[in-house]
Amino acid sequence: MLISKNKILKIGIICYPSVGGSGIVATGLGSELARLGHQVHFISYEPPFALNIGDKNIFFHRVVFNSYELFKYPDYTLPLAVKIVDVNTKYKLDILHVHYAVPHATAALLAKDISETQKIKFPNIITTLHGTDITLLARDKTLMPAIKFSIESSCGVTAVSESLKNDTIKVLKTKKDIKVIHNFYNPKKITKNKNTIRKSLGLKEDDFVVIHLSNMRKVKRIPDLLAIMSKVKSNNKIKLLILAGGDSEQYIPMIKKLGIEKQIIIKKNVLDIENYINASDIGMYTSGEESFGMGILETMAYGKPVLATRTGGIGEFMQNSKTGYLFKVGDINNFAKKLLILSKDEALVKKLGENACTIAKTGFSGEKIVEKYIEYYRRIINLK
Ligand code: GMT
Repeated sequence: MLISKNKILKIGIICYPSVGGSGIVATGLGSELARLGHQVHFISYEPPFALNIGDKNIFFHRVVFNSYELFKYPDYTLPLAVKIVDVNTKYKLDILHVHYAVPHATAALLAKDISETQKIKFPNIITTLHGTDITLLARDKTLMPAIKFSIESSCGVTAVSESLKNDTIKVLKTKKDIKVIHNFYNPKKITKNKNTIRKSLGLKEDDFVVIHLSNMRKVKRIPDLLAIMSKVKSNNKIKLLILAGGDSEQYIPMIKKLGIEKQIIIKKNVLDIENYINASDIGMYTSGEESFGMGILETMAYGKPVLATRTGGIGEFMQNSKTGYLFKVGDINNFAKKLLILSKDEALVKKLGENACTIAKTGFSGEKIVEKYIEYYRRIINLK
């Protein structure tokens, strides 16, 4: 029997709850689905940081770890699988959407097998690939077979960019049909004005503020970001504001060595990113690899142009010379040149920012992308 177009779906979502692109996308997706009337069940070890658990149609189910001395390392896959079985038995899910192949899809497949031995109907599994599960983990021989198995055994697989889809096919040598559904971001309401934020950071009204949001991992190439700032040192109005979702301490010696302490401001674990992006002039991202680049889309959504590396999926939503500028990975000289030009050209910054905002809003809004997921859910449910 085909599922009707208007049927309210019961959707299980498994994701990492921490501050990070995949968690933001999974949480945003679940929240939008709930707003549209679907019943959404999040399963994770803690509530995703951006989730409003009190919202209508949203449920959160916590995976509880055990700590038996018998096990040298704590295991997440087994308690997650058992929790999925419990949630599905109670709520009879229509679809299970897991973000990241390992261990989430692996646990979902185990939950399916357990449920089937108990004669409990199990939903079709959709796995969304976010990047590092392929570009980093799948290149590790100790994980690759588990990742390949989990992806190939899922009923549906999506990737957040064409670039990631191609990487997956290449790295895993798989023929699995992968649907590309790009990420989305719905800008939030600004609650603190530009000057309030600048004042709180010790920044002046006429400073040219460059924002960078990331988890500061190696792949983000933070040393390149700092080297660019060192090259534009002659203009002491240019400041770099880093919203760090990870270890920023490791870069302090380099900041000191380059003598750019006065140009760099680091704020850790900021939740109201909208207020900080709004208070900035442009964004800058120097990643070596990026399957999508949520920070870039977030920056664009608040009308700020971006300087970024032409890598992975970034070029699928950023347009060179229209929403900002794209450079080769490591091309710090050209980054610095363009940064100096933009710092002196308010009209150009405004025009690029407006284009960036239009593209983010029209092509990569929740409304547009969530519809694609719902269509895909119905297609996968109907496969049964
Ligand atoms: O970039 C990271 O290290 C975090 C990682 C994550 O798990 O959130 O990000 C990946 O997924 C994001 C959401 O789909 C993408 O926007 C990021 O580009 C991707 N990171 C990489 O590919 C390095």
